[in-house]
Amino acid sequence: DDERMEWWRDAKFGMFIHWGAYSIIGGERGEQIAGGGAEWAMDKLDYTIEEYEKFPAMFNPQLFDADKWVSMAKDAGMKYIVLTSKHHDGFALWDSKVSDYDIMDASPFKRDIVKELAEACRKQDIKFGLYHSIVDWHHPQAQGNLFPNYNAGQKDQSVVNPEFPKYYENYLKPQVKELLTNYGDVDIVWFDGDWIADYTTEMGKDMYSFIREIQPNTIINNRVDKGRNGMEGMDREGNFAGDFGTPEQEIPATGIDSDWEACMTMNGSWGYKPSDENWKSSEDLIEKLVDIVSKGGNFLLNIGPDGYGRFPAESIKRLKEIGEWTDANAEA
Ligand code: JFZ
Repeated sequence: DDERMEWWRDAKFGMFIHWGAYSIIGGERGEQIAGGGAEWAMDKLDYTIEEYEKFPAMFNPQLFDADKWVSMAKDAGMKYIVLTSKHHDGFALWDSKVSDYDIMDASPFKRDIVKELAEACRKQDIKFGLYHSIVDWHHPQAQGNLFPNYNAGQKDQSVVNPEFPKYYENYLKPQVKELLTNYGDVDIVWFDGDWIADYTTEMGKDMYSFIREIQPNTIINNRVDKGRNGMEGMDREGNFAGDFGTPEQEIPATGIDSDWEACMTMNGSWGYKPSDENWKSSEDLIEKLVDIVSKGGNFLLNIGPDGYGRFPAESIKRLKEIGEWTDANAEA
């Protein structure tokens, strides 16, 4: 639907925000450092559900300032923000009535982060989207053969939990409905975790039309469908599920027919990870932006705020430098 996609195609540049209880952990457990993305701390650092629950219980980001975050995105030339409403760890950053594993009931913070960011975006004329994980390591009905306790030592993602359809109907969908009902326009829903064996194409189709019914103009990424990582399936007949493809940490070749958005990190992690000092330079990030836009894509550049609610200094520096460049070079 061209009309629905119009603002998104014009936008070109957005901010991804990976933030949650894992932002306290920073990818470290004693001497152990998680490889890759620190938002996977629960899995990679072998926390049981019970052990991990202490992090939401500590999550109290007193320096969180939604207006400031949105200004930093805007000053960098970004036109939209996509926040992790729930990552794989299952912890909800909004006031969920479906679950107690949320910012109001499981943490001392007791401020609805989704609400504050949605309102700040609206105020500053920035589009607002949510990343939402299908995978849920905290919910017993969503944990493959790990039921009833997530235990990283026994992971096998090919084993299906027979209860998963109940999680899908009674938890995943109702939570998505809350997000699409209580926060005004949600301009993008960015699903992830479609790879697990439990999730089916039928669920993907159902989820897509479910969202369409609540908010007809929401733009939904391809990972709402099963097995649509990266650009997979974008050429699939009757491209029902996704409005855009999501190549990750790479820029695809030219000549792609469908809409796409490359998402990238500034270092090697989506979630806050102070041990990762492998920062891309501002020049490199600007080059990537130019390359992506010239090939007809959008660029979703990630920030991993810390457990207090601050953007890392290295990220702020890059946002500023990118902003100086976009000020000098962009038409609008
Ligand atoms: C997922 C998450 O597991 C990760 O933590 C982060 O949120 C990222 C944005 O998305 O990881 C993926 C998803 C898709 C691919 C690779 C990693 N893919 O398409 O190759």
